[in-house]
Amino acid sequence: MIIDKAEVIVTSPDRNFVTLKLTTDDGLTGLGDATLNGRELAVVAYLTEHVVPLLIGADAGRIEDTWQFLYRSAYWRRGPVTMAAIAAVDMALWDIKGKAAGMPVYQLLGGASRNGLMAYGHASGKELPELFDSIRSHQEQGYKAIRVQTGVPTLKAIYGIAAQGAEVGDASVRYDHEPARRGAKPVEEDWDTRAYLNHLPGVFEAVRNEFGPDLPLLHDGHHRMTPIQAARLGKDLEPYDLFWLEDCTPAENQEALRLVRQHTTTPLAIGEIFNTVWDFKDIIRDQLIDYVRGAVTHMGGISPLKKTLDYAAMYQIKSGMHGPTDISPVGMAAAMHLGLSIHNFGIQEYMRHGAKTDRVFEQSFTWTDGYLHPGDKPGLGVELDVDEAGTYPYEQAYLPYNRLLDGTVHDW
Ligand code: CS2
Ligand code: MG
Repeated sequence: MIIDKAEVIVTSPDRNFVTLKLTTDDGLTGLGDATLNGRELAVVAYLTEHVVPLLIGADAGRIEDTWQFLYRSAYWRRGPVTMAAIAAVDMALWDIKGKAAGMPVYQLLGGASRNGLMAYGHASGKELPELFDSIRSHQEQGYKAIRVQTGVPTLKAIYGIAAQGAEVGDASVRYDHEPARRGAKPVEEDWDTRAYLNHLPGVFEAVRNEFGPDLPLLHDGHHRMTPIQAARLGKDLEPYDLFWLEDCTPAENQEALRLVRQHTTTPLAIGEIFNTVWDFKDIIRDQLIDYVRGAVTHMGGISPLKKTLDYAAMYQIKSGMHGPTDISPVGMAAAMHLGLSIHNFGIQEYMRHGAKTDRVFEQSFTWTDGYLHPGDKPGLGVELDVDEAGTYPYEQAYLPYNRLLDGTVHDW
């Protein structure tokens, strides 16, 4: 099992995806997701210029050794570009190993710990009636847990709010919380934390009154609050029994969560933009969070995220792996295999990809009555149609950004 060929495939069916495809001398192929939303081509260059030449001739069976080699030999460790590139190699090697063994990757990771993965979807609405419709439509699609994002009176555009009537996968408009819009410049949005903090508890009260006490509800703060603001929000939301409050404070300051934690029993989730166990180390050890939001694609692959989650398990902290549409079907499959096998699975984020994406990536996962399963094909269970991929060339797309009312740039 010698790596013979390594190709970096960029395609933009509904949005941009970067995929690494490895082929061995005995004809096995493996896929890895290297998509870094809004900075995709930096990872393409990292892979093409610096990783692919090192892989040719290497033993495809040595997953851990290859990971350590790529991580340590670079000397300049960590960071989203490096870790997305290494993640793609790690995933592709697990895919190959599964195919060589004739087993789905979750079997190689220890076998299934459950029958399926409970997943949450994204409901949103500028006003309550639209939000309620969106929650109902998610329930009709089978979702048993729902993230709630809403408009704030006085603010024009907000992260996480669907463009009404937009189709899933339509990247020319904002749908659900789809943030990357194609174009040469990021779109500017507005933000006012005070208006948000005053508005949000009433929204959750209305949702609880409408949908009852049992539906698991989540909310994403997208790193926009200071610690004391987040503490206030966590307290104010306690009566509505959230499954989690996500990314309440900026990702760089893990210490902030200590203050939030001291004030509220609302469960906390963080980590979609973390890229190594080092970002999680202290907040896991000090039990400042309840869910690890790391993505296989951005944490360096299945191997290091499994280690991080095993460490989290020692503190009764569970997984809540990132799963927006900017994680490709390959990255999603990797998350499902990992989630199925670990004991401390919590919940999986699941947004549906668009129809074009599903044509480029042939997938074997199932979505049944609110539960995901990666399927039983050998490897990750995803194949890439290279010809179809070639019909969707890369298009520049940026995430939006925020300015406060006085014009100051703010976390979006
Ligand atoms: C979001 C992300 O899914 C989430 O929780 O915060 O979708 C995030 O906005 C995107 O991944 C950015 O690319
Ligand atoms: Mg998030």
